[in-house]
Amino acid sequence: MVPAYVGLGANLGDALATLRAAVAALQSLPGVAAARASAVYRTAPFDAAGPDFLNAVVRLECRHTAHELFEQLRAIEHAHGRQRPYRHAPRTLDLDLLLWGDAQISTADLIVPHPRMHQRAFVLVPLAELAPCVKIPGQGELAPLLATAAGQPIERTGERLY
Ligand code: PH2
Ligand code: MG
Ligand code: MG
Repeated sequence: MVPAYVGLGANLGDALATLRAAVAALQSLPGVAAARASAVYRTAPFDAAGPDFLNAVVRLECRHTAHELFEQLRAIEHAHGRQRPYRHAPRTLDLDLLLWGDAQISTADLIVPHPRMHQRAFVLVPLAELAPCVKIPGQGELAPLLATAAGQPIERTGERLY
């Protein structure tokens, strides 16, 4: 079993309902044994235009490969109407594979750790809630990364994903 962390984001439609449905879908994936979700955060678009996002992070215990999980994430995005008209376009659902154990993966379609996660408060803050001591392979511990990202607007909404 490999611990995997998935970043969830949405800024189109009923974002909270979509994130809740996505967590339910992740929990019921074959090969996923357990899932734990962070709180829900409202965040300003980072390096993107459009409305504020809701973001969260989920920890999964996975029995299959990183690529298999990546394909399943894309299928869940697609099932929730995800379209990709241009880079960083507003989206109904974004599911990013952030971490796969302590692996570093670099293939044409999948890079893990997610190449920009260490710069983004909307990933680091919910990740720190679930795994304060985790290290991002190639980047190190969360605390200095969180300090660097401290100016990025992010607030807990008070809602839960389950
Ligand atoms: N996702 C992006 C780009 N910018 N900003 C916020 N606040 N939340 C996101 O999920 C997000 C973003 C690309 O995937
Ligand atoms: Mg993303
Ligand atoms: Mg994505």
